[in-house]
Parts: sequence; structure tokens; C-alpha cells
Amino acid sequence: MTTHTTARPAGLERRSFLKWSAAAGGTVALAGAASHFGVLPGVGPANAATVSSLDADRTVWSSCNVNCGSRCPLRMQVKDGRIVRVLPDNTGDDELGTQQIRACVRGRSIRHRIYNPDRLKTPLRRVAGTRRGAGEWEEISWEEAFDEIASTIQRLIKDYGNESIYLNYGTGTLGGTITRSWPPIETPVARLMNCVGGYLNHYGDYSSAQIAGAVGYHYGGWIGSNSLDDAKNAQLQILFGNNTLETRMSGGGETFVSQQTKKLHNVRTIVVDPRYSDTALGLADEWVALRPGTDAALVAGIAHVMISENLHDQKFLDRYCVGFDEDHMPDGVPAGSSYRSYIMGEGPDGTEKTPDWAASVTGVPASSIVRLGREIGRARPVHITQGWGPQRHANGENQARAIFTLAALTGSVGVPGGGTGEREGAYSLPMANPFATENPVQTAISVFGWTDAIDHGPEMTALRDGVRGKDKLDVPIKMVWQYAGNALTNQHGDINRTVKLLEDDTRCELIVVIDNQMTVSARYADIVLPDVSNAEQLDIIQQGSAGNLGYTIVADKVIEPLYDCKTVYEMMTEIARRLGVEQQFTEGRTQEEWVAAVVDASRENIPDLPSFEELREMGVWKVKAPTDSGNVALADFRADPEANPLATPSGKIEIFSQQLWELARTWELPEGDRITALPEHLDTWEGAAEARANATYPLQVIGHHYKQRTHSSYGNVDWMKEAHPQVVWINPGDAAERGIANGDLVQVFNDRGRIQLPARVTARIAPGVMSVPQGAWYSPDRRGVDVGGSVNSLTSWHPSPIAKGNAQHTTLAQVQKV
Ligand SMILES: Nc1nc2c(c(=O)[nH]1)N[C@H]1C(S)=C(S)[C@@H](COP(=O)(O)OP(=O)(O)OC[C@H]3O[C@@H](n4cnc5c(=O)[nH]c(N)nc54)[C@H](O)[C@@H]3O)O[C@H]1N2
Ligand SMILES: Nc1nc2c(c(=O)[nH]1)N[C@H]1C(S)=C(S)[C@@H](COP(=O)(O)OP(=O)(O)OC[C@H]3O[C@@H](n4cnc5c(=O)[nH]c(N)nc54)[C@H](O)[C@@H]3O)O[C@H]1N2
Ligand code: SF4
Ligand SMILES: [Mo]
Repeated sequence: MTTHTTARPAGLERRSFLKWSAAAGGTVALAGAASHFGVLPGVGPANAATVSSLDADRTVWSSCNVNCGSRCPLRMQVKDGRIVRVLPDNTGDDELGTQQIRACVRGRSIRHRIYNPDRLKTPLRRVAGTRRGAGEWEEISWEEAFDEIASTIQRLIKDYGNESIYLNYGTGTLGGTITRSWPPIETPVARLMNCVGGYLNHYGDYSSAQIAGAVGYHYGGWIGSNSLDDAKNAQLQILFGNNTLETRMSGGGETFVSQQTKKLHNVRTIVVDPRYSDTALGLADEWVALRPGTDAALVAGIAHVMISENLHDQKFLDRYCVGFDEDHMPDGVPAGSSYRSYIMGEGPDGTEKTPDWAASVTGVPASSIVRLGREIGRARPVHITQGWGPQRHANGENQARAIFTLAALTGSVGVPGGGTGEREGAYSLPMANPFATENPVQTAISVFGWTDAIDHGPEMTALRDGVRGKDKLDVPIKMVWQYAGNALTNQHGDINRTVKLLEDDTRCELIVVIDNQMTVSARYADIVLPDVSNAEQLDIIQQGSAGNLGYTIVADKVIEPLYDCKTVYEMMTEIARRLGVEQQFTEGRTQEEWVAAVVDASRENIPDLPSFEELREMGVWKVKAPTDSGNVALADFRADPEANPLATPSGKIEIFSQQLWELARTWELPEGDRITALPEHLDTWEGAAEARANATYPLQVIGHHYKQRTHSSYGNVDWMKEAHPQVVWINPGDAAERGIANGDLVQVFNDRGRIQLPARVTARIAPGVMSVPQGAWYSPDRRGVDVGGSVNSLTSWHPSPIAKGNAQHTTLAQVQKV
């Protein structure tokens, strides 16, 4: 049975809790004391500059709901209707499974996002006749905004059908339930659209498109991997491009889980990453610095050592996999098609994947590859996970599958201390969501394909563009809803090209942005609807990834809506009324009644879950996973593969996928792009090999996820910009060649764009590679130079071959001193 853990420090009764929370504020230094009292100029009610926390009128549970993979409860202190202080979780302890879920610096600065000068205050409409994006706005009433949106929806459905209306990707309120912004089907916007016939859907996401596109062929579906606390059972832990210390930053999430596991069990840890990431800094015993997009080649070199020295787990491969050697191949494929043949130079390419070969591709010394092959080959079990950096590449599907294959070579799949090579799994509560409805429209495009669908939708087909549910699209996208997302511009590839497309309002006729900040995407809207922040409304919050800890948060309304902002639920209700479907949309419930309904429905799955009223008082409710040994992915399959087959055609792990073999023959790909049945290394457009042959743009650019921001969210918070400025990481050798010193202002550029920002010259990045932390706000100056330093000024629209996903870490550029 699950354990109920809302532990409080001994001696504190529940009824004294609120008082204690307030008092704790004065003494818990972690919450950041005096500097939290500052008041932003020009926003909110006039206020005293300093307020002692003891003076606060009340402390209210809220949370940070952005898409950082974690999700932290926040205790917001209110004085005279204004949030004056933000405190972290204070329930639980410092043990794995009952830990405090302490907010990172972003969550603790949330006041500066709530009371930000960029806050949207009133509905805005682009001035008729001006260019979209020109920044000429008129303030309109809510009634005008609702009327115009409702009548345009009616016209577009009549003229083009529901498939002309698209819900763009957006994860700004991923943690919410009633306010949830992704997946599209769970959003309040989808709920509205489903009342009037539905909308064009998307599959995949910007996070993990390629791995999601690959894992079905390899494992039969998304299976995750062992949790990070399970590394305690391993002899060796390997993290491929998995930067948990920066991308799961909650002090109660995977940052805590991986650090605590390391501290208690000291398992040897290898980090494979072109950057010496914060995770390498905090956890690694060894850093393997490879060129971006070459993990499959590194794995091939390691496999060569293991096979040559008989260190691979042949028994596991025989029983659980197809495609490793010639004796375990599907029918009807030519000899020499196995992974072993590929590695030993007996396949169609005739190249032996020796450590020397792998060194020439990856940049990792051959001697290191030999040593790695031996160490990995001799360790059992090996805890292998990958983040989503390796797969956000032009060859991302193969990168992901190669790392899965290394897990199979070590025979570590399905056992404690092992893993599948996918991203770490974690325990989570099976919350229900009765608010979500079904989309009557089946047609879907890839998450990354919407710009193409605006540009030339009816030319997009299943075999060429990955259209699903239909052989081809019939209509282009005519309307875009962008709710709590910045993927309309800032987070999509090639911003300069994207904004050119959006400027033309004869193609996409209506863009509605619902946000609470004047974001880059809002600049390209026709109508901007000012949403409240999460502190201004009630919702139930879906947990983040936290090892063996499950939890849920009831985030209450802390303050009244600022300015003329409305909740998204109210906005959708008003539009539903104008479309004649209000009753169907609301089912007669208020937002609070919906939250209560979510709790009631979830109690059927989780018998111990307290009632809505109890949760509301507690703020956060925690449950430790029922097993102490961590989450082990595919344990059933490992125990009995015949009784528990995978959902692949063979029921086994498909190192050679016959489905991909077929795809490679039937799908139409741009010249140079390839799909392979084996997880081969592929040299791609703007990849590592091309970089060395390209005199104009010889440097590979990746854009790691950065602690200043969650994507673009928090990117306009003064404190965060000061603490973690936007800089481009450059290797000292590359910098010296160009006369660039640490701190110099530089421009990074290619044919698609040019950004300007300070250089961070550091040996923490591999030679030939730069990293521009993704998510900075695009701000082109008069010359068109993006002085905000957004990496998507440099990236492209070119999708990956199988998933049609965003290959935003595959980019070539040059750098020069300004
Ligand atoms: N080059 C490059 N590009 C990338 C990536 C990369 O690695 N490299 N990563 C990709 C990935 S993994 C992802 S997930 C996407 C993320 O892309 P997005 O999902 O677009 O993420 P954000 O930029 O954080 O945008 C969230 C928006 O929600 C808004 N928001 C926050 N709270 C609220 C609220 O309460 N109400 C409303 N209405 N709005 C709110 C914020 O102001 C912000 O504008 O970016 C992708 N883009
Ligand atoms: N602080 C912070 N946390 C976040 C986010 C954020 O914006 N800020 N975004 C959140 C979201 S939505 C997501 S999807 C996740 C993203 O999580 P990830 O996709 O895992 O994050 P990335 O920073 O893109 O990549 C992880 C690491 O992979 C490395 N890398 C890049 N290319 C390669 C490669 O070819 N091979 C190898 N081995 N490594 C490579 C990068 O240097 C980086 O250190 O993070 C989440 N957490
Ligand atoms: S950004 Fe993530 S880790 Fe930081 S406070 Fe918000 S949810 Fe927690
Ligand atoms: Mo993501």
C-alpha cells in the first residue's frame, strides 16, 4: 500500500500550520530573505518597499507550473492583496520518497514574472491594415475580442472545415489541469473546439519527437527507463546527454534524486555530452566529450570493443532481441543486415566500426573508446539513460536507438540497476482528468510541421510529411490558437523565416495568442488575450518527475486577477456562448467545481487521495512509491518474454526493425536524408562531418536548456537575467583562432540569421562546438541582428526523417568578434 507522507516537523499540530509557515519565512534562509521584498516599478498597487513576512496577511499554497519537468509547490505570502514573498515547500524531509520539493531560483523569482512590466493588461487587436508583427495595437473590449474570434471560427469552419484550425504547441501551463496547455487534447481550447467539430491535431512534441518516433519501432512503445534512484543497484551509471541537474532543477525532483543517490551509494558515473554540463560537474567521475550527433558512432565503437573481446551479453541478445546477429534476423532481409555485421564491417557499407573509426567521427580518442568498451562490457548491471539532447538532431531517431542498443549489449534491460537506455522513469500518481474531451477530427501533423501546413498544407502527404489519419491534408492552416506557448516564433526553428511566413495574413488569417506576457509570439498575433497568472486562479497541479515520490498540489487563488485579465476558462466559456455551446463546454460547472470533480475522479484511482477541501488546506500531498528498489522498466518482459511480449511485430527488442526497413523503401525523403533499419550512425545535413568540410560555417551549434529560464518563460525576469546571463559557449581553441576573449561581444551567424551576445570562452565545451542556451527572447535590431540571442535565429525547419521532428541541435554557424 502507498504511504501517506505529509510529514511536518515534530511538535507542530496541523492547526498551527499556517502560523508556522509564516514564522518559518523569517528563519529559512533558503527562501532568500531581504531581496524578495523589492517592488517592481509601475506595477501593482502602491506598496511599502519592505514588508516583514510576519506582517503578511496570509500564506497561500500555489505552485510553479512551467514545463521544466519538475513542478514545485510555492507558498505565497500576501499583504494588502499583493504577493510580497514566495517560500518553498516545507513539508516532508530530506529522504528519498518523502523529500521537500524545494523550488529552484526561477520559482522563487515568480513574483517578478507575475508583476512584470511585460504583463498583458487588456485585450489587444492588431490595427487593421498594418503588417502583422509591426507592433501596432489597439485596445479592445473583451466583448469585441470574443465576438470577432467566434465569428471568424464560424466562417473558417464553413469555408475550410475544422482541419483549418490548429492548436499550436505550448507548455507554459503544463502543470495545470483546467488550465493545462499541452497535450492539445487536454486544453480548455481543445474542449471548446471539440464542441464545434474539432481541430487539426499534432503528434509528438518539441521535447522528445525523435525518441518518440523511434521507440515504437525498437521497443513497441514508450517504456521509459529505470528511475534515477535505482542507480544505487548499478555498477556503473551512464548519462547520455542527460543533464538532470539543470533540466530537472527542483530541489525535490531529479536533481535531488540523482545527487542523493550518488552521495549515498557513490556509483561510478560517466557523462557523455559535448558540454561539461552541470550534471557532469555535479555527478560525473568521467566526462566523454563527443561531437554533437555522433552518439550512434560512439556506441558502434564501444560495441566493436565489446564484440571483439566477447564482453557483450550474447544470451540476453539471443533471447530478448532480434537483429543483433545473422542468426536472429527477420525473414526476407539480405545477409549482412545485422547489427553485428554493421559493426564488424560485414554489412553493405563494408566499414568496420573500429575505435579508430569511431574516434574520427566523434572526436573522442580511440584509446578512451577502448577503455569505455572494456569498462562497460565488464560492469553489470549498467544504468544507462539518455536525455533528449542526443535525439534533438537530424539523425536523432538513430541516436536514440543506438543508446537503447548499448543497454541491450550489456544485458541490463529489465533488471534493477539497469535500464532500457531511454530517459529515466519516475513514480507518478494516476490522476484522472474528466475535463478532457475527444477531438472528432483524426487528422494530425507532426508538432514541427505547422509552418509547412500554413505555407503549403494541401501538398503535405502521409509518405512525405508524416500526415496521419489521412493520405494528405486537404486545407492549409487558416487559424492558429497559441495558448501558453511561444512556439509560434521563439521556440520553433528558423525564426526569421517563420516571422516572414506569419507576416503574410492572406495565408493564416487569424492568430490568437493567450498569454500573460507580451512575448515574441504575442507580437505576431492578430488578437492577444491577457490571461491571469497561475497565482490568480485555482487549479490542481500535475506532479513533476521526482524519482520514487508521487504528489499533487492544489494551487489556490492567491490574489485577484491583475488589470483586466481573465482566466482561460472564462474566455473559453464566453466564446462557447457565442458559438451556442456554452452548456456543453461548462457542463454547468465553475472552475472550482471542475477542480473538485478532478479530485473526485482521481480518488477512484487513488483511494488514499484526500478530498478536494482537505487537499486545498494541505497544499501538497505526497506519496512514496510502493517499492523501495526504484522503478524498473520492462521487468515483466525480462522475467518472462513469452508471457509479456513487447508491442513490436516480433514481441522482442528490435535492434533491426523490419518496419523501418519498409519505411526506408516507401517514404519519400529529401535528398541526403535516410531511414535505416539498424541504429547506424548517419552523417547528416549540418552534422559533424559537414562541419569539418564547411569552410564558411565550420562550427556545430547546440542550444542547451538553461537555468535562467524554462524555455522562454522567466526569460524576462530581471533577477534571472542577472544571475544567469545569455552567453554563447565557445571552446578556447576556437575562440583563440578568431581572436575572441572571454566576455567579448560576438556575433554567431549563418545564412538564416545572426545573433549578438557575449562569449563565454570555456574548456567546458568540445572543440568545434558552440552552445547558445535556448529560449532567449528574439529581439532583432534595425539591422536584423537578434540582440536577444535566440538560438532559433540560427536553426532550421528541416525535420528529422522518421518523426518529422525538430532537429534544433543540428545547426552550423560561424562566430566573429563584434
Ligand atoms: N533551438 C531550440 N528550440 C527549442 C528547444 C531546444 O532545445 N532548442 N526546445 C524545445 C522544447 S523541448 C520545448 S518543450 C519548446 C517549449 O516551447 P513553449 O512551450 O513555447 O515554452 P515557453 O517558451 O516556455 O512558452 C510558454 C509560454 O507560456 C506562457 N505562460 C506561462 N504561464 C502562463 C499562464 O498562466 N497562462 C498563459 N496563458 N500563458 C502562460 C509564457 O509566458 C510563455 O510565453 O521549445 C522547443 N524549442
Ligand atoms: N532549466 C531548465 N530546465 C528545463 C528546461 C529549460 O528550458 N530550462 N526545459 C525542459 C524541457 S521542456 C525539456 S524537453 C527538457 C529538455 O531536456 P534535454 O532535451 O535533455 O535538454 P538539452 O539541454 O537539450 O540536452 C541535454 C544535454 O544534451 C547535450 N547534447 C546536445 N546534443 C547532444 C548529442 O548529440 N549527444 C549527447 N550525448 N549530448 C548532446 C546538451 O549539451 C545538454 O547538456 O528540459 C526541461 N528542463
Ligand atoms: S522552474 Fe521547475 S524546478 Fe524551478 S521552481 Fe519552477 S517547477 Fe520547480
Ligand atoms: Mo520540452
